[in-house]
Amino acid sequence: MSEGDAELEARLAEQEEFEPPESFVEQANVSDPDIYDEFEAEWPDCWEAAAELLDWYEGYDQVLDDSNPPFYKWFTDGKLNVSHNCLDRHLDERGDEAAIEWVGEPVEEENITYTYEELHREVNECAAALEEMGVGEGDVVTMYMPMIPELPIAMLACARIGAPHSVVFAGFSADALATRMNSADSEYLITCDGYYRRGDPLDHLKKANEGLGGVEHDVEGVVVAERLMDGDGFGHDYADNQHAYADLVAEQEGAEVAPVERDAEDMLFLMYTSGTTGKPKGVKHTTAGYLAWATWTSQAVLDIKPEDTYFCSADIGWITGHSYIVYGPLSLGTTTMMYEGTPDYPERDRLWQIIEDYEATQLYTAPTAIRAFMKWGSEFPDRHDLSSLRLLGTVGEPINPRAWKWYYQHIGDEACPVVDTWWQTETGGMMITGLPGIKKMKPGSAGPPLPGLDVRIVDTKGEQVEAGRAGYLTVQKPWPGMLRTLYKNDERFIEEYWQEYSDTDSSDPDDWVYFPEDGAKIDDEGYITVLGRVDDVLNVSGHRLGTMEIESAIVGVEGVAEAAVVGGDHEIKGEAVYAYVILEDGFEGSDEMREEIIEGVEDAIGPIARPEQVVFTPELPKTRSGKIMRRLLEQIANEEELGDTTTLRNPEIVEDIQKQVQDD
Ligand code: 6R9
Repeated sequence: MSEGDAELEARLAEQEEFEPPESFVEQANVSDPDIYDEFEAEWPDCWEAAAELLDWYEGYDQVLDDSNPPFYKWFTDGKLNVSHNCLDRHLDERGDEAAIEWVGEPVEEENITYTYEELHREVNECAAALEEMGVGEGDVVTMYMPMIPELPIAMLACARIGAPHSVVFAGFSADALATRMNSADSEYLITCDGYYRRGDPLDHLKKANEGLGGVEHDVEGVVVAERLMDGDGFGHDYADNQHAYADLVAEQEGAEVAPVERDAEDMLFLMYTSGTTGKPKGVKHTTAGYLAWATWTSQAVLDIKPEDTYFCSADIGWITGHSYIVYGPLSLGTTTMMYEGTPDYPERDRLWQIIEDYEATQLYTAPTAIRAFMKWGSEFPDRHDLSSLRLLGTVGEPINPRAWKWYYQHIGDEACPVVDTWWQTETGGMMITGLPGIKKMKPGSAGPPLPGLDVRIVDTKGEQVEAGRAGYLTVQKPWPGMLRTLYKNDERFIEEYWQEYSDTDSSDPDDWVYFPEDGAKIDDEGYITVLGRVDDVLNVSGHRLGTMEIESAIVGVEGVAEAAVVGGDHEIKGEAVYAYVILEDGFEGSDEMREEIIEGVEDAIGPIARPEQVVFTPELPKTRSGKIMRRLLEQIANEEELGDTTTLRNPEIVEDIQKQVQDD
């Protein structure tokens, strides 16, 4: 590091606030600070601003119908189609411009540019193929695909014909796929033969087939996109209901499928996410509210303009990829990038190479990635010309000020605002983050809520806490992008998100408060620092994992009697899985046993849930009433000073466990 850099770093380390760069403000999509007051004064009509960004077949009657909280309806009786909004309406002006730039894993020289015209054609052919296979309006189509172009194509094709999709992250296990298909009664699956990871082919169809084996109803059709190159296939025969994607689409060459008129409140997709219980929750998003939200936030926060080349490095298998690779950017008619692979293959400059090659204008990534980049060192970004970047964003977990500043300095060259965006699968899109053309930035704080949102930090009684004090994050008024319910489970929807702070007998919307299950604090300027989950959900590399899900996977391993899973601090992942395991008599805490447990978790959920440490113990620390003291286990994982252990039924066990963690 040159002396200049060292000085700069020292200066940045002290600095707690950053003004938005002048060059950015001058051209920002939103730069009038009055928007905050205006939206507050005009709520809920302020959200017409979002609806206006969309093309409607038929206008809506009411912006918000809040007559039956918490089952809110937005843009009632409006009619529109998401695929039309993301494709058809751009054809006249932007038909020849790139819609998707796909950058494949570098196993071959094969990057693909899809212009709007081409993407439109692909989506039409895919929609026709799905219809031919029997998919009708309202049928849930599951997708189990990595970052290949057929994934967004299939999503848009489903949107075109009014079939909700349910995308299952490709890294999830066969069991996870089966659970989700069963829960959604989904009779169709789109998957692929395999894909490449760090240059090696992976057998994805094997996993998909295993998952299909666990589906309890008839599966009408399975479509297999063939990503692997000749010779890399794994030689699976296709069952009678399985078809190669390319064959189905070839039969539909040139087909055109008129987008169906969907009601504003019709379901666009389901996305399963982890909750407190072992069963994943099917978050339901609808057509108008969701698209309006994804589009408006893409424009206001990510500052997307049609001529941009916007790069979000997330996976489409998560909500971030849904809202901010596919729907928001395409709705705005911009060029959205999609990359396959990992940031460190073939080298640790993969992202910087892509940004330079494509002259990307925004980068939206996750703190876990930034921490890894920081660890690898600035020499990797330094090799590349990143001057095309205008804005940086992060999402998924809290970002510590040091990582924020590293990102700001080494990737943004102090010329790009950094938006730290807090939101959830359930919120559909961003909720808390400063508008980058207006608000100063405070590293470590996500910033103020977006205009038109009423976010408060409260104590257990629901009273607002003072500035600087930790409390619980709540959203006091509905917003268009919100989930409408948990699929076929209105009761759990209320229990999970509303019960805590609402008067559930009331039909007055003012008595209903959304609880995202995050802790937070607010400063005297209204900037919110999100402290993390307050439920039994871990955030590993920005991915939500339920401790119960992992525990039940571990208990499913032969020889395991009981398990407790907690999160421990991790330099790159943010949080890592720590598993404390009691074995049945006759089983030994051997390395083989440890391996079996790790495998058990990978099989049940996927490699992302892999325990960092498995600690065998004859007992778990329990309170006198028999509750596992998770807080204590967390402190042990983090090698922290332990709190009071005198209320334990078995205080002597603590030292044993501590020793084991330290020895490993
Ligand atoms: C978009 C997404 C949601 C949970 C959320 C919170 C954490 C997300 C954050 C953040 C602090 C941020 N989270 N963004 N915490 N600062 N900027 O990540 O959705 O996978 O559903 O996770 O992630 O704990 O409740 P999802």
